Amino acid sequence: MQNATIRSPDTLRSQRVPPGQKLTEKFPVLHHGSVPPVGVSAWNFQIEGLIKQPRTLSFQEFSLLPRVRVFSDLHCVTGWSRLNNTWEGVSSQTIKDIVDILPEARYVMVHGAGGFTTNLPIDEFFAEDVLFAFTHDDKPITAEHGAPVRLVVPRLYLWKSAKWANGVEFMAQDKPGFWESFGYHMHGDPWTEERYGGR
Ligand SMILES: Nc1nc2c(c(=O)[nH]1)N[C@H]1C(S)=C(S)[C@@H](COP(=O)(O)O)O[C@H]1N2
Ligand SMILES: [Mo]
Repeated sequence: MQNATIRSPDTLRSQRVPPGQKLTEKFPVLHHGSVPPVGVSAWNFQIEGLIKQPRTLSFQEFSLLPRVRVFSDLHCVTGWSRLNNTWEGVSSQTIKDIVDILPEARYVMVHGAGGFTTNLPIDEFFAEDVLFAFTHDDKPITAEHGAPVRLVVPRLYLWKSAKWANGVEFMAQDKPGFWESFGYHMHGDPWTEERYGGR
């Protein structure tokens, strides 16, 4: 049986395209550096930082976690938006069942292969439409879009959706991730155009 699909709330807006964005039917590929190889045997997922006991999950363990389906729009800071995406994968909320997060934790740094990082407030990381996705529109995510697993954070600009995701780190204070350290906004709300600079 397929899971009921969680609708990202922004897909219920009467105007679904944020200010300064244009619609595309395509799914452009954007990232820094080269596409890492998709080997799942050496893949693991590390949960670290402000938790009682760090945990590392193998690909097998991670892929056996319960799955959710999410319907979302995507908004890239470079100006394109793509509507009606369906994702399937592990809800960010499942992490709460795997580790004990300390009360001081207020931010999350998501890690991706090759040293990529992106920072999020903890409440936004645990929003019900945030997931570590294996599939996009019912097909396995391609290598250039982040296989085997990519984070999807539908309510923030797409740079927060780390491709080749391989871990999360809980932090007391906010810290810039990769693009944020080059001047991208610390938060990245597309509806208020938090594109570059600022917190
Ligand atoms: N690991 C990793 N993830 C990343 C990036 C990156 O450089 N490395 N770039 C981000 C940026 S800036 C964008 S716009 C989106 C693009 O996702 P797409 O290639 O699937 O469209 O990936 C995000 N995730
Ligand atoms: Mo981007």
